[in-house]
Amino acid sequence: MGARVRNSEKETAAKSGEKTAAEKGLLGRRALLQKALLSAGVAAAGASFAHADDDVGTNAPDWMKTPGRTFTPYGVPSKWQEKVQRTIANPPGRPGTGVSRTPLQRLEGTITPAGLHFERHHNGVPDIDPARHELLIHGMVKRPLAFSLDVLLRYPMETHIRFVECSGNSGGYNQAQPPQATSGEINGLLSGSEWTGVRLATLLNEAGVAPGAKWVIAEGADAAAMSRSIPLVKCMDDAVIALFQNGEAIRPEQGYPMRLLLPGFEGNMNVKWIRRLNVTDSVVDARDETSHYTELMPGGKARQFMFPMGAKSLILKPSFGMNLQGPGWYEVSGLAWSGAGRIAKVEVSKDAGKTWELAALTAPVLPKALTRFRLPWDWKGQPATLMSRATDETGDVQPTRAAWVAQFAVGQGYHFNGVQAWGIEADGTVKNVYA
Ligand SMILES: Nc1nc2c(c(=O)[nH]1)N[C@H]1C(S)=C(S)[C@@H](COP(=O)(O)O)O[C@H]1N2
Ligand SMILES: [Mo]
Repeated sequence: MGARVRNSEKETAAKSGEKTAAEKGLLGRRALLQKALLSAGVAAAGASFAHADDDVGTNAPDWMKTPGRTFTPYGVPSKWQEKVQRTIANPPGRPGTGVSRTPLQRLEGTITPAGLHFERHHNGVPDIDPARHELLIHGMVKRPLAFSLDVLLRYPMETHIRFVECSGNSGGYNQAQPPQATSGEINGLLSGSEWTGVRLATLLNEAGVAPGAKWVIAEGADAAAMSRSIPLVKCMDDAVIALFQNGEAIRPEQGYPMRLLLPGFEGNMNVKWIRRLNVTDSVVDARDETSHYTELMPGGKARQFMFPMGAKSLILKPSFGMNLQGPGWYEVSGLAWSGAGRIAKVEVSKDAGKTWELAALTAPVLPKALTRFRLPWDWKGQPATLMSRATDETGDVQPTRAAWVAQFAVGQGYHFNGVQAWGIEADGTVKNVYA
């Protein structure tokens, strides 16, 4: 069934004359699956065996006749997956600035492989010698402290699955015409990881925050010295100095050897390569909270300090570039998340928002983490408009695109969380539409 929507893989396979993963599937599993589908009164997609009997006798594929290759110290993805890559966008002549986006539509589950985590750098990825890096906590504290990586590794660690989303993510939706691009190219400034590190409150308590302190100015050790004002309450709540990402040392692109992780807050505030936390009683009005990351309102005023990311969802399967292969069963699936907590529900509409159905949420549903939703769909071959709408546990509902756009000055693109729509044409083509 899944093979139908995994069209990109089919395309690659068609070009190379190879079979897709499902076509190579094990006989037993396929037969079982087919039986299950048929007994449920469902016509199985791609039900004929293309190669399952190859395993028998002299017809066996080469990889069953010779020993496989040897071990590798650090594994890499299958060569058949080489198209699953981040898409890079940076200005000419400035290789260190810009973004690379996660190919969301080519991934499953909720954890982004570290090598595909989106990147946003303001002045490149610094090559930091961990032995020479320290995190300084100073300002309105009883005793300033410096923490080396070795010292931090001796503190109690916590592990949390959290998303990071750039507040500029999906900014293309403020355009008059819907961008015809893949979901990752539009929405891929979003990734989810398992982060492990030291609770920031532990370190601040050790330094002893002075009465009257309200803000913490976080600064990175990159050539942008990126700085942001963070509310002290957030630093004392669920903020973490992250040292590990999906079980291994945090990648250079994500802040090696340490980054500030502020669960649910806009990506920019999650200062990478963190070197300094200056405890103060006022904001610093850093470049990245004045010239950037503010929102222009219809009256011409700018709104500053929009910290949490709103409730949001995306349909990834099907989505642009993954055209349907004829009528039959598909799984509509995608991701939902909220900076305020857990996702309470995701509704899916197949008729441009006239009617909505509850999608199933794949466990675990964690706070400030990506949540996978799924809904089966028997597509009869008629044009359709697919939409998804997330509601979080605080009751925050994803607004329509029109309602979102109406809040701001024309062209304001930060914190887009409007409902997105895919138009399915009778021939199965998937287009980005405003509905
Ligand atoms: N020191 C530093 N921290 C930084 C940045 C940066 O350029 N320098 N970029 C910020 C922005 S705008 C975002 S969206 C996130 C991106 O995190 P990622 O590159 O790990 O995905 O990091 C933030 N932290
Ligand atoms: Mo960002």
